[in-house]
Amino acid sequence: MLKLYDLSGKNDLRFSPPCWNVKLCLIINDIQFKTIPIKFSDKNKIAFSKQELVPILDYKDGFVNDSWNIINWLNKNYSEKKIFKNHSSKIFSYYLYLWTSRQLLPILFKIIAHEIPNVLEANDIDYYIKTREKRINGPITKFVPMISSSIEEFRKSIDPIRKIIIKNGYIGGEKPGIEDCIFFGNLKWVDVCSSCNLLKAEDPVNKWYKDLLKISNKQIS
Ligand SMILES: N[C@@H](CCC(=O)N[C@@H](CS)C(=O)NCC(=O)O)C(=O)O
Repeated sequence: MLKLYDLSGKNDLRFSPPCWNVKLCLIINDIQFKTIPIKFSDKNKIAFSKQELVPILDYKDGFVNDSWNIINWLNKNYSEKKIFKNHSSKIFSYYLYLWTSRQLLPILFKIIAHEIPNVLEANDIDYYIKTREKRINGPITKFVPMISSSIEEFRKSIDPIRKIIIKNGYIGGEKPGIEDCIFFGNLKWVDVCSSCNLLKAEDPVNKWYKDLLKISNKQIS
């Protein structure tokens, strides 16, 4: 069975956006897998991959890391599932992967950076604070004064996605597709790490998220 190395926090909380994107893809495509929980400071457990980030998918004869590479590997090795419906869907999915990881995640990070230690324990708290404070060149509370404006910025930047969801039901069309998976993990991250109201209750993206949340809860071992 496929094994997915998945970031885990306090009480085994799974909170990593790209890990959730891959898990939802496996679930909606009915591909059996089990997860291997990895703490931030468990680097020795993933040393075999010669890099330090999850998700990593371990298959019988090897492994693949990075959510986009994993999705492509699944598309190739489970070709009957048609994870990318066609070439255009692959190009749009790649756009979503780049846009979410390079543009959306940094906005979301500003909203929740200071709350993430609450979902971590022991050495991971120190690890997170040290590595992130080095990255942002300041304290993890640096962005707190900008939370409301960052939430506004996020709500505005997802307007094209909102329009697609209103028109079709899902980003991938009438049913959840890989495009939905790539967007989902980002909202799940904020949902489990933060107390903020990222989306207005009446936002159609909220209903979309709740639908996918139910699906994502289907199978996690
Ligand atoms: N582009 C990568 C991003 C992977 C990534 O940044 N993973 C984070 C968790 S969300 C991680 O493993 N962090 C470990 C660390 O910071 O030490 C992907 O899509 O898989």
